[in-house]
Amino acid sequence: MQRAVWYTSAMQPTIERYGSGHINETYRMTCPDGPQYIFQKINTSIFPDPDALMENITRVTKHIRTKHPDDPRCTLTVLDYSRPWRQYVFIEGARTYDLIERPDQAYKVARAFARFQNDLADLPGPRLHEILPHFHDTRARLAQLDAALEADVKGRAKDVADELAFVDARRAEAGRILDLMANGDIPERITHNDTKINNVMLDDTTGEGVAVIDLDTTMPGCALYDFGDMVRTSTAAAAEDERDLSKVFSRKEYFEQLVRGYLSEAKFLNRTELENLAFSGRLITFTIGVRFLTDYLAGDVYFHTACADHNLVRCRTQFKMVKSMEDQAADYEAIVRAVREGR
Ligand code: GN1
Ligand code: MG
Repeated sequence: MQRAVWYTSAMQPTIERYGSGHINETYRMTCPDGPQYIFQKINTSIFPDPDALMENITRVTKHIRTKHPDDPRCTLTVLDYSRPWRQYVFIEGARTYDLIERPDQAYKVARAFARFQNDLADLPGPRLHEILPHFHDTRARLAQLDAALEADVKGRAKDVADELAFVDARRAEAGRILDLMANGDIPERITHNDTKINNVMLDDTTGEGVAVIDLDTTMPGCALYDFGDMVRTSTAAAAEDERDLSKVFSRKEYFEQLVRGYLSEAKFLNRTELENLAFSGRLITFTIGVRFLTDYLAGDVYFHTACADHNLVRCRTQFKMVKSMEDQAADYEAIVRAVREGR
């Protein structure tokens, strides 16, 4: 068991803000004698029960370690936790990407997340805490949007007529996965729930997935939402906050590699899950666009923002991504079919 290390003022470590997460505050500490640590302040206005969250992370990381006993980098190592701060070992020789540059990276990302789901499929003991209930519940997210629109606390509703029309045209599809879960066609699994591309570390040399990180939302969920968020972020040709929408679209060759990488490991999926893989990309991208729009209307109270219209810009990129996936839906479905049939 590694232990937390503290330094005297005579040997000052350097501390810098780290990463591009929208929720927690993250710092990297580099110590004069070499080791590096991640310090993170859990955002308790979003995660009201950090103790339960850390209990989940401890169980999950311990279990993953039992699956890869010879690989010290296979998951996060919690060194210390004192609410709301925690300390992790910094995973060396690997990095995250906000945007990927080659389709083979999509393959590796998807395989890493599939392995994560696979590793946790037999986690013993009680059900994990449901850290954020209804996290990917698109109907609940639409209800939050409607409430924020009604309240219109910043007088921003006038700016978003096009985005609201975009949402209204897609409300009918919002409950598809929820209904399939409710009637038992899609099972509950242990899922990550925030599988954006920058939540997996790729090895600096081999490019292989090393570890899945940001485990705050690991809880009971739906495998399709994890796959959907990979499609949202790994196929995107531009950043989540790109203002020039002509640069924003979903890249088919990346989608293909994502499907190939995911299905190479995710052997547990049932037929209904497989049939909804392409749809899940559109749905989760839509849902996250709705969340950005809601936060814009609510006055930027949830996601970290760097400028007044940041959430609106993010919403627009998400909706452009949805449109791009809709335009390519037949191709995306054909890719899933081909990979399922071993072509
Ligand atoms: C947040 O913390 P970060 O940046 O990895 C958010 C996700 C969103 C994502 C959008 C707990 O993730 O749900 O998809 O931003 N996490 C939480 O980029 O709400
Ligand atoms: Mg993150």
